[in-house]
Amino acid sequence: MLHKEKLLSGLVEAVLTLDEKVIVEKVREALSHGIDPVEIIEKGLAKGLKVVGDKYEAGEFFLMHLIAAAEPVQFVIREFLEPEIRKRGSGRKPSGKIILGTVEGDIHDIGKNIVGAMLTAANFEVYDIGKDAPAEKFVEKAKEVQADIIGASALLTTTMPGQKRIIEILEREGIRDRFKVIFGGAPVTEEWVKKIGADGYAEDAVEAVKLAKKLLSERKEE
Ligand code: B1M
Repeated sequence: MLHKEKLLSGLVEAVLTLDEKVIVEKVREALSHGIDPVEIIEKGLAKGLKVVGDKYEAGEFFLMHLIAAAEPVQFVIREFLEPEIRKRGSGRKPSGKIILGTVEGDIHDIGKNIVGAMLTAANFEVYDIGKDAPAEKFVEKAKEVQADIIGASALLTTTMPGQKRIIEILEREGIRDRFKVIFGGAPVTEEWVKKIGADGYAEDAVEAVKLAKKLLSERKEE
């Protein structure tokens, strides 16, 4: 049996080939060796995308490379990994409702989709309002379905203020205490989330699930 670390670093390298066939093959190989699909994403594919982003920043890669890497990664997550992750939650009663989206002006949704799949697997009822979603849409949907939590992802420093706008709308409408609010995304930090008055920050999808569970139980005690 191949060593786990080798399989995971093989996935990072596969993303850098920008070749869907290679990426599919490596994902299948990792799955057949019993590697957890979440690890395949976090320690393989997402890590590979991070390297692609670093190369873009360094001027070695261009926008076409970002697109060429993102498309096959989205494909393998959607076709092979999300179904595995979602299976884990089947059959149990939903524990809480969460609105999930990527903020206005931002079309990055790979991370948001992973967070959504993990929350679904943890028996949350996820209302995914998509990418490039105005702050008003988060609040409207939360009111409509009487959500417990609002979660927003932002991948660009220029779109992070979209998270702040969600809090501002809730405060303006006098309904801030009706929902727990959590934020994430590569440029988002604990400090930012505290500063804008949200209830929590999660660095990755595993942490997002832990945080959502914790906030849900706090909410039930309130
Ligand atoms: Co763009 N991009 N991109 N991009 N892109 C970044 C984000 C960038 C950091 C690359 C770089 O320069 N190093 C940079 C942003 C710089 C900045 O503002 N700080 C950047 C840029 C500049 C741009 C464009 C402006 C490029 C251009 O057009 N010239 C453009 C903007 C488009 C727009 O949104 N308006 C753009 C476009 C794109 C693509 C469309 C080509 C593509 C996205 C495809 C898609 O998502 N459907 C893309 C990609 C793929 C990336 C990188 C390479 C990878 C992002 C990704 O999917 N990572 C990225 C580099 C990087 O992040 N370092 C980059 C994998 C994913 C699993 O991680 O999304 O961080 P992430 O999600 C994680 C955690 O953050 C967390 O959990 C997830 C799972 O672990 N998390 C949450 C996420 N949301 C959460 C919510 C939570 C909790 C946790 O609670 C609600």
